[in-house]
Amino acid sequence: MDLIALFDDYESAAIAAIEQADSAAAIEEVRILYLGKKKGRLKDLQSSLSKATPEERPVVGKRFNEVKNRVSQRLDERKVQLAAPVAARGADFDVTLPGTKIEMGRPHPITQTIIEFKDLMGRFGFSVVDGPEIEDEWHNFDALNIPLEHPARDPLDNFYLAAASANSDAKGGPRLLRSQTSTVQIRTMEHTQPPVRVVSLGRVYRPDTIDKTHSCMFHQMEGLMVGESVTMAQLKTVLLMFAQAYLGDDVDIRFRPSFFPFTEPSVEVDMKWGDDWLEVGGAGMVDPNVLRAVNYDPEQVTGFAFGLGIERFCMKRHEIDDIRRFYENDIRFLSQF
Ligand code: FA5
Repeated sequence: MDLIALFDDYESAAIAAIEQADSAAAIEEVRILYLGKKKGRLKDLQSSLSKATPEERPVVGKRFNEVKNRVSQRLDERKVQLAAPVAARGADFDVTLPGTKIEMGRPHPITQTIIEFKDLMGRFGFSVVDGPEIEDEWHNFDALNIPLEHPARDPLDNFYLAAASANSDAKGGPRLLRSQTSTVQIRTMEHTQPPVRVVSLGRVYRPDTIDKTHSCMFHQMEGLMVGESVTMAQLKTVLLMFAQAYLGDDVDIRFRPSFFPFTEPSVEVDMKWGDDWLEVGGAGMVDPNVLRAVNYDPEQVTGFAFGLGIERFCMKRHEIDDIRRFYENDIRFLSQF
């Protein structure tokens, strides 16, 4: 029996089968047939080695090993090739085949609104600043003139952190998730000399009962302008220009007297679009105590501040009836923006 011829036949048949295999499952079948340890054809060849004469053995044994290694190596290469993405396989990828549409993602509607707000306020000369979402009591309350006994500080109305870093010995006092972006007013003024003209947009957290218009996590845009003779008239003009730029020229705004410890006088800001008035935020002239807390001189500078609910604007523009839709992650809703 010509063992060398047998090995040659085995090699060419195995290599042909490997080349023809066009999937991971097919290549596995080829492996079992040609290299399988139990019933593979290689096993038969190995048994035939015993038929070689002692003189033939070194040559036949060498050829057997060569064939075995070549087939195993080619099989491994083909496996890797088949596992690669179609585009990477080169010759067997037909570039003339019609393509399929790739679904593109897009920013969340709230993110889109934030991007647009930053752009609009940028055009009015406000630069964008950021602040941390985990805050200390100094920035969330004390520096904002919110006294210790004020109900807004009630632990049940805030998300205080229980971690070791939240203990009252830490600089700035216990830590909590910020309940308003007004914290960034303080952080900005601590590091900047007047004049100041900034906006800050981001998440805030309150354990409010969740309903159509309230969420326990929502977004606010804080605005702050401080300088020589900044007035309430400028505040109203900026807010009106902003509301009209975002929602259209037929929008009107009104101020209702209110109270915030960090502004004096304070107002609620309502917006009229269509027939209804809708409360969108709070505003006022920065309280002299706040200016003093950041080492500004209230005799030298005045300022206005406002805080608007971002969801409310987005809901109004797109006629969204329930704030919860923003956070349900339903692609049928999100893909409409
Ligand atoms: C404040 O948060 C003040 N920091 C605003 C401010 C800034 C006043 C600067 C003066 C100077 P208020 O709690 O009213 O105010 O919230 C402002 C707006 O956030 C609301 O008008 C509303 O649009 C939005 N908002 C408040 N609570 C929620 C909530 N749970 N879910 C969604 N939006 C909310």
